[in-house]
Amino acid sequence: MKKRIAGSLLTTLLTPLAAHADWEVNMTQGVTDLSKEVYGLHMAAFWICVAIGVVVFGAMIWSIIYHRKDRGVKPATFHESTTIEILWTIVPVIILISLAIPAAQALVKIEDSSNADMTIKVTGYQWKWQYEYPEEDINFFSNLAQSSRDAATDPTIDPASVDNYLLEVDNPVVIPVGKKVRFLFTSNDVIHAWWVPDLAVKKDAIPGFVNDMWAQVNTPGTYRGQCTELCGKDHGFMPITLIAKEQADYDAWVAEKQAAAKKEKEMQTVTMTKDELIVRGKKVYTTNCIACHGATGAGVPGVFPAMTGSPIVLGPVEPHIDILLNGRSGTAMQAFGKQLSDLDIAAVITYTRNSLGNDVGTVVQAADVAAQR
Ligand code: HEC
Ligand SMILES: [Cu+2]
Repeated sequence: MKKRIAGSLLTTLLTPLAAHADWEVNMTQGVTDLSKEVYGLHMAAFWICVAIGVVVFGAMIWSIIYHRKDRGVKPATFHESTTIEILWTIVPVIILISLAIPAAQALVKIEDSSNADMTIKVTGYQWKWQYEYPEEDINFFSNLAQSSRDAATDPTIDPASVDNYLLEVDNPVVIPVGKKVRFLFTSNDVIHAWWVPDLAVKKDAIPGFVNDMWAQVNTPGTYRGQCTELCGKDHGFMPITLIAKEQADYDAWVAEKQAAAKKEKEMQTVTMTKDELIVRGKKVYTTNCIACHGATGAGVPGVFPAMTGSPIVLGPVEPHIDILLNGRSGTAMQAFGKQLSDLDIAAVITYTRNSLGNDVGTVVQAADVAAQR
């Protein structure tokens, strides 16, 4: 009986440990040869530190126990010992050099993005990432997933119930496995940083500069990361989701993206009804505007103006189209001309004019936006 109680007690105590078996305390090994090499360096440095700790604390503890005064031990009285001084100089130098050589070799490999099989240009925006594949003519924005956005703004949703909370996006960046992919990093506004730990890639995205780095992923899978440069209010809301696919699946994805872009282009010339524009505009607004202007259009007083009752939204159409196409320089109101299509701009304008507490009645078509570009 006692044994059984003890047994069940032990199980009860250990269950939480089992449940948290995926707790990672150590650095990740990652999924590229380079990330494994970085991990190896990290572990080598770690074990050297452990060994030094054992030697230093071992000697200290041993001395404290066996050379105490109350054991009658007389302290040595010597000053200066050339042998010891040479030793405590040479030993650390050897340790440092033995760490520096493999570290420098790894650094050279990390920096060498030559002979890449393909290139992806990554641009940071407040607060999303843009991915461009110049060879494939693919270009899209990657925003925080709606499920995470809802959980972050709606107090009735428990973030713990959302899969990959704040680590999921609407359009993941996709790469083929087994290919050397070169990433070029820059930014449209402030400094961001693109970090995917499994790839051992972490690089600043700086306005006016282009940084580069590369990765070759060998196992298909989904790898997640975040912006790691404090870049404003929603810095924690611009995650990275990268999917590595087998070549055939990657090719299918490329074809799908290109077809969608073609279809989108055709849409630019159609005239839509007010209701159609509002439905589309609501989506555009939720993805691109609520971070600053709020889900209800109330904005953030003193920082981001409200859409409800805004003189621009209620006033003539031209300045409204203009602020969306060109932004307001020197403010967080970015130019959406390059980010959104004519149709999306027309839709979001029609939406803000006829929703969020406004009822102007104006309908703006893609052609109106195109005329003002
Ligand atoms: C990163 C924050 C941010 C985002 C995202 C953003 N805006 Fe703005 N917006 C601002 C700021 C700041 C201003 C005020 C600019 C100024 O000082 O003139 C502004 C001004 C405006 C105005 C003029 C309001 C007025 O009364 O002066 C409109 C209209 C507007 N934004 C629409 C949008 C739409 C539509 C989107 C989404 C496509 C959007 N904004 C996304 C920050 C943002
Ligand atoms: Cu950022």
